Amino acid sequence: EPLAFSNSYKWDHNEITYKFLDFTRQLPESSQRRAIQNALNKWAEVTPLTFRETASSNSDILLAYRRFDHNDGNSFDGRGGTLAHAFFPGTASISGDTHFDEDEIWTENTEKGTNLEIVSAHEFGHALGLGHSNAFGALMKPFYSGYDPNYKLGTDDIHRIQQLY
Ligand code: TQI
Ligand code: CA
Ligand code: ZN
Ligand code: ZN
Repeated sequence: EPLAFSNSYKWDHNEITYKFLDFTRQLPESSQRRAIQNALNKWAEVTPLTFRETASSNSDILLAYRRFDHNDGNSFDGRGGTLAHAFFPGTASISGDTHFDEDEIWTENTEKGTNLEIVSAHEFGHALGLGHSNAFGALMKPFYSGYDPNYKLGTDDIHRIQQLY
């Protein structure tokens, strides 16, 4: 399944499950759980979707830190460049899975490094079925504008996700 734009893929259920396959040693586990929950909440607030952490490898969204080639056809590239990627919804086992480049400096509450929550919120847009948008203020814009403690979904993100769910 390609990491390519599509607006025809969506989950056929509203209770989306996720599982942490691993954690980075760069941040406390509690920070990572909080970042992921906050990022998922952005989407839950504007859709009928709910998100539940499970222990099952059949979870819709498997979260993992990986580096360089990790056997999904989309290699990471060391520090900088690609920060993370996510697979669109579907029936393949990799659908929805979201990977973070372990070679980035993952941070919380600071301008330094790469903010885990904001990148996660963007990746979950993909994992729920959204491609990129050039609309002003869109979280799904194709470039990272840095740390913003008050980041939020743009009206275009909200409109597009509500068309799907
Ligand atoms: N990762 C790209 C991204 O998520 C990977 C990618 C490119 C992709 N095209 C895709 C994933 C289509 C799914 C579907 O956009 S990234 C940003 C942003 C990245 C980029 O590391 O370049 C953010 C990760 F948009 F800001 F540039 C997070 Cl927020
Ligand atoms: Ca990288
Ligand atoms: Zn990957
Ligand atoms: Zn993207």
